[in-house]
Amino acid sequence: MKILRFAVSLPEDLLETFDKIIAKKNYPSRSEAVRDLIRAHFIEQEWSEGNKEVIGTISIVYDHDTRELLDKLMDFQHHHHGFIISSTHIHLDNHNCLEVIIVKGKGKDIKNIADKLISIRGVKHGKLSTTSTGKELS
Ligand code: NI
Repeated sequence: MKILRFAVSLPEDLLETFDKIIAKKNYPSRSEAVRDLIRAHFIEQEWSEGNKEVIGTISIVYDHDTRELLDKLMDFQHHHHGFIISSTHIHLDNHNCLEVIIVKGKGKDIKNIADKLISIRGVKHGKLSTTSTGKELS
């Protein structure tokens, strides 16, 4: 991959703030921080367009004693098997379980799946995190 350089003009105080933030985040250089910012912006755009392919990680925490919850979660995942790449179940303590489900599909479909899964009665906490499949990133 060819790497190109370009110069950026910024107000002094904005650059000072930028340097402070990237130092806190342990970026080795301004270039690396700018590359990440640009990628993050593109990923967000892909996400908001809704039809681009994204990868999502859905984490849910629930009490496995909740009546019929395991059946509902299993039925739901089978019904949406085309989107699900992998899932991992971790027994946190005597009652609580963490399930991490990795999904792939159009942004809008992934959001819809996560919303439905997280709103199932008995799911105590749920979170969707999305990223790009990387096809359009470098
Ligand atoms: Ni469990």
